[in-house]
Amino acid sequence: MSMFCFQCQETMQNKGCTVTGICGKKPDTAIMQDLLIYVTKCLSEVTTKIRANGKSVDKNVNHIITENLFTTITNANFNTDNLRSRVIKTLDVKKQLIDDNTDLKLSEHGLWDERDPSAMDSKASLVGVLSTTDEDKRSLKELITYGIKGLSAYTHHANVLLEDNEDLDIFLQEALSKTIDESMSVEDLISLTLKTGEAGVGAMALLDNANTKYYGNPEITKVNIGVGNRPGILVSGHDLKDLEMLLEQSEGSGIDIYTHSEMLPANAYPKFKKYAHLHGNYGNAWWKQKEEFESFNGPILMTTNCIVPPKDSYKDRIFTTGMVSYPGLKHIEGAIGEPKDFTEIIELAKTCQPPAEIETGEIINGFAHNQVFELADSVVDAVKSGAIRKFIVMSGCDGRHKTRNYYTDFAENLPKDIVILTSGCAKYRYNKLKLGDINGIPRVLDAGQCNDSYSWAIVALKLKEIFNAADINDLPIEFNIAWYEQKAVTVLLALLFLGIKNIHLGPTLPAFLSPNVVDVLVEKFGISGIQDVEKDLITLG
Ligand code: SF4
Ligand code: SF3
Repeated sequence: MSMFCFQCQETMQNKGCTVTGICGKKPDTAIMQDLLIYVTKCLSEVTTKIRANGKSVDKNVNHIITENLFTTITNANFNTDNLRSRVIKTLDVKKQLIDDNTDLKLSEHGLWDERDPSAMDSKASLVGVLSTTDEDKRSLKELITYGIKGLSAYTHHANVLLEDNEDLDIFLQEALSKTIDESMSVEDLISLTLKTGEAGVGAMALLDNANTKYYGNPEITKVNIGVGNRPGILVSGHDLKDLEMLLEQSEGSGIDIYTHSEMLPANAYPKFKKYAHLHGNYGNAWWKQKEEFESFNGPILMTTNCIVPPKDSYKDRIFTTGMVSYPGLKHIEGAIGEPKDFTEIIELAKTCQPPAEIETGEIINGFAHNQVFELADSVVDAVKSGAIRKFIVMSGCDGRHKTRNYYTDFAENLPKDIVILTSGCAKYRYNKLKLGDINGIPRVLDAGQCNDSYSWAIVALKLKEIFNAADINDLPIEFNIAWYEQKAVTVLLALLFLGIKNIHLGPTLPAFLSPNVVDVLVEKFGISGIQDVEKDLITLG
């Protein structure tokens, strides 16, 4: 059994994982993910052709497609059996649609259907990334597919809040079906890449609307990073609905709820601030979880990526839900619109020791677009007076490589008249440094999760309007984005769609970008990798 995966920044030697994943993904899991992506593309061909015939497609089918894509994101699903049953469910849905629409003219992909496990395994080994032999087409198809994975994740979070945007589903299914259409040229795929960025903006907007509609607009909040003396439950990942249900069910039960990694921004939403037992944030970015989950002492709930293969010391108190799955771990069920029952986690927490303290103090959070707009006057004054010379957007992901110390050093050494705008778990590289403020405006403004990069896009558009700039690139805003998994690819494509030029992307350029595709990105958008801190600070001016 062999595998090939190069979808994340930590891929082996920045080329591809071929023996096993650096993330811990095993070959059988990797190829089952390949098959799941393939059958999801096949289903997308069917749905796209049904719509072309003027018929509609049920919302549940849209959800199956986004969920399948989401579950293949790095560090979400390590469970081959779970992936296999998703493949079968997808084939079942496709078969039903074909039976109901006998006039469809389908390709061999649209028609493919095998349930025998060995036939599935053989097919799985034929439909991976390397099945596209042309290097540039492969690169663009993967860039589009990864962009759609992130888009699907963001869409799914909105869907669980019962918000849908069918246009996004239509786009992403059409785009997926085009990635298995051999007639697509390199030029067609380049144009589809940019459209994926446009849809990425749409998905982030959909989720922003859903989050703020249900939980209010994030507001400036000091988040406690110390611990209390009651047992706790640690909630990681991005899904706010899961956190809401857990907060509701655990209220008054004598335990505290703590956020971890990408759940930190939840502390800034008015709806969540009402829960007195939401104690604060414990720990740092996803890759430190092995130590932090151990010292937390209580149960952990993983609502999305990034889960890393758990240590035995806490295996019996880590739970998955939603699109996360790991062999042997307990999974809390609950489909879109259904309540989830967290009783088992809450009861377990009551028997656990309180978390061990690993830090004390507070971090400031809650600078999403609405809060920033409320501060617009002081921000604009500070820019006009020269007190703020520049903003630098440092959104994205964190990761475990030492090279990421770059981001800490870069933040620490930035001239004092530059403000960092951040979102995503990349922030943990500098959000606890004492970087001070400019006229009361903190030098690190944290908008929230990676999807809240949307806030920086609309803040940039607002500044363009305020300063009457002809071009968004004329503003004193630079972009130095850190990527790891595929949601950051969506964010990157969204920024490109918005016309942002000269983005620095690090710590390495994606392995899935072929030299020719890199050339296109350099020529059209001026994208470049990072160098060392000193050189990049000189370039920054
Ligand atoms: Fe390797 Fe990343 Fe793929 Fe995991 S997700 S197998 S680390 S490229
Ligand atoms: Fe982090 Fe996994 Fe990407 Fe939402 S939690 S940003 S890496």
